[in-house]
Amino acid sequence: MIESWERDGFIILKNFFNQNDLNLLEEDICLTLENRETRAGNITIDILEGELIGQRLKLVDAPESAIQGAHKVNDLYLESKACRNLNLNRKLCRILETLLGDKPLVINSLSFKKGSQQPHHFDTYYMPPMVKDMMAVTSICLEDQSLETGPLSYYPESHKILPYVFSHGGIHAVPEEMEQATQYIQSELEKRNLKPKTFVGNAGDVFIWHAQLYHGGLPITDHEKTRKTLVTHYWRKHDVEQHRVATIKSGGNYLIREHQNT
Ligand SMILES: O=C(O)CCC(=O)C(=O)O
Repeated sequence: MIESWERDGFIILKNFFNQNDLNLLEEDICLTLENRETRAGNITIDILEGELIGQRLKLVDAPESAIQGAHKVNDLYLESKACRNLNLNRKLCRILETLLGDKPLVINSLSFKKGSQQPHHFDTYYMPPMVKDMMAVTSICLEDQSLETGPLSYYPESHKILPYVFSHGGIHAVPEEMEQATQYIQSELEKRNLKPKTFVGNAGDVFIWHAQLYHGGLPITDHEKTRKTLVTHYWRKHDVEQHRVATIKSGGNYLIREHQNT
């Protein structure tokens, strides 16, 4: 596993979760969306289609049309035990610990019903880890996927490309400089002859990608179809101040933080 992580920048765990594990999260998401007044707390959602596209709203304020359409729920892990039980599953944590060399710490989660259609990017553009490369990301398939649902696209071995350094000297994205960053990455992909692959998973599969794996969501070609997914970003437990770490019953850890601003 470590060999393919280092060589390819990702690993795939087939059939990792059973349907019962997935149903517990599915039920919790449904209850949260249906009872927003009492259960949503300060959760925010990003709207992915329709007239509010591109906006970030508090879930409690989101109109029904936004809930029914494509959106991402941000940081459900801060509110939902079912979410934490899944992304901090004991066996999954052991694998992440092997990959990261320390206990994993959930720092962010995204749950979506329809494909994200997000252009290719590095997650370090948005949440660079405290220690270089020490972030892993799990994408848990909550249902069977097909090509029409806009599946995950990724470039194996792209994690070996030296990150683009923005004008502040770091790898955190500066929106005005994204064109140069993308040009740099494209030229590196060509130089190394790296080609994109598509992951079409089944319910219970987990795709784990490296902090520096170049990836995104393909366009959805059948808008009737869903691709229910839970994506979680992990840093290492001991890379943050310990008073910000919460621990669940089974021993998994997550970062205590505020919800995203709208
Ligand atoms: O599965 C996808 O559509 C990609 C999601 C993604 O790129 C991300 O969460 O960083």
